[in-house]
Amino acid sequence: MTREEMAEVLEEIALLLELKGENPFKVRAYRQGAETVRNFEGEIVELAARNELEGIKGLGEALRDKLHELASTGSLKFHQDLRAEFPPGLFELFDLQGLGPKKIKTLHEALGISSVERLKEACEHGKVATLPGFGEKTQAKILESIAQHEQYADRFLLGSVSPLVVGMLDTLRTHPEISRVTAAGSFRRAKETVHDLDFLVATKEPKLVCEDFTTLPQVASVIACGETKASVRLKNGIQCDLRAVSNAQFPYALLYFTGSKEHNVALRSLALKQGLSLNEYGFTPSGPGVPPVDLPSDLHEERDIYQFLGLQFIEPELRENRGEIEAAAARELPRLVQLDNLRGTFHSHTTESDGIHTLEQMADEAMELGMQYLGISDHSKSTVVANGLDEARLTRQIADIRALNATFGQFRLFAGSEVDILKDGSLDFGDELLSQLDFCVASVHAQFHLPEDEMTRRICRAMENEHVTMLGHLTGRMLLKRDGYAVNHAMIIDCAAETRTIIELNCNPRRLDMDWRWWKRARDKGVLCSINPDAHSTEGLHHLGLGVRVARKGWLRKEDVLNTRPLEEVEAFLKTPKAKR
Ligand code: DGT
Ligand code: CA
Ligand code: CA
Ligand code: ZN
Repeated sequence: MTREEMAEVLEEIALLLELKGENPFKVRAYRQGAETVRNFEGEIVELAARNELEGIKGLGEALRDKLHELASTGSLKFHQDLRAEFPPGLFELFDLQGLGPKKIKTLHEALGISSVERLKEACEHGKVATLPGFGEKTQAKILESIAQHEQYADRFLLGSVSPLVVGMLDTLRTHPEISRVTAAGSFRRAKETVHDLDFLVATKEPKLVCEDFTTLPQVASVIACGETKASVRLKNGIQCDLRAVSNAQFPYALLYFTGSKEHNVALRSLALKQGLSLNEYGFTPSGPGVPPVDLPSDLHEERDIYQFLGLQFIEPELRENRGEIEAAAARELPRLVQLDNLRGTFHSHTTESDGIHTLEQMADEAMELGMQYLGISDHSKSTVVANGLDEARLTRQIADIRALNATFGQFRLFAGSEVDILKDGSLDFGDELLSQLDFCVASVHAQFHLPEDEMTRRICRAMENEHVTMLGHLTGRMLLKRDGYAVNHAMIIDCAAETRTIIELNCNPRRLDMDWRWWKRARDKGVLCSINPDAHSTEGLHHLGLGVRVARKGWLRKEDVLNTRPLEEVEAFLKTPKAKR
């Protein structure tokens, strides 16, 4: 159980009580409890598990008991019972953008709506528009959110399935009849979202392994279980396929099931030109009229297949048929950046704005992770909801950071700001204050709905400021929740190259922004990347590994990433005037 999961349970209870028409004070207590859990300084989950929550402001006795049950057993009976009072489809409505508890309550009471499907019908028949407080405009908006929801409903975040996959692989590896096991498919290629998971094992006992796979603790239900394959649905709702093959077939099957389909198609046509047909079981001579070819006999790894076809090994992240096969043939594939190349990072928040850990705690965790430096960039004053810092508070924070630095040995905190890019492209702070910072991330946090050319000009204007070191989350997208704002990537990349502004690769699992599809172009124009966690807690710093996978997918090398450089080099870089970097 994580802090966020605990907070979400309380929030859902508040929502359900509200739907039931319970006393508003009770509802508010749960909602405030969720906030308290989120913002508490200290290990609240552990405290709850040990039943040591007494004395914490905002948590009454009833709430403390519930948190204790939740943290120590992983679930809460009160919550489960409450949930059972509602039709399961209702919970889907919570995921729709712009549909708060009040509206859900009205829809439920007036029209008996308790699923997205029924809501869609009602909108299409114009019934929703006639409800008090709704109207035509709201009805159209709801239909829009439903369309978006349908588009997102069958995909999962790479970042949220990763721990699950790691856990399953660990268990499968201990199976006595499994000699090799890997996750293939879009997960292995590090796509930002995945539809389903594909596992591959090498075994002499395929049927037994398939059966055992269906009994893994992560499994909720079995879809199919056969001689060499199985399909299950996991508890989080994702489908998960297993293929069991022989050790000899394993490299071919791994190549095939890693994909992408487009990569496979291109690879197969390359093989055909060499007189071979390639499929998931191996090579075969490609048919009548084709001169005989010696089949590879000593082939154990995927690497050997590429080599046999005259290609460099192609890392899974690159397998999207976007030029990787041609580059592998010319022996021009990049050497991709790795997690252990990182020496530090930028863009993290503290309790001073909307983070949940202090400067000291963030610094400790960064040191624990082996980093030489960490850039602090709390929000600026215009982002009021995130408790953005005004000039006086930022000035004080700069002094705090300088004082803390004097207590560290080799480690360094860099004083920065995630400064808002205002509507016209000017910044939330003046140059005088910005010039005192070690670095500055500029981001858009409001007025998302500008026309594309205006938004592009707005961002470019911010990048022209000599104090803006890097651009934060370029599109503001929230994967599987909302699309990014309209921007012209190509123009922003050109402007970044011209102004020597770094573009951030934001590692938040919902962002992974700038998108991987644009990084090769940026790199080729000489734009530097910074792999930034956008951490709002010490846990957030652990997302760097996810960001590195996406950077690899964008063809980035170690030298393309600022934070692979050691402390002294980064310090010198930040002191150099922007135009000369
Ligand atoms: P996903 O699950 O939609 O996120 O993406 P993938 O790439 O994991 O797709 P999936 O699970 O349907 O299939 C896994 C891999 O199997 C895919 O990347 C390539 C291979 N594959 C599946 N169907 C075909 C096909 O019709 N032709 C070829 N060449 N390969 C296929
Ligand atoms: Ca898949
Ligand atoms: Ca699949
Ligand atoms: Zn931001």
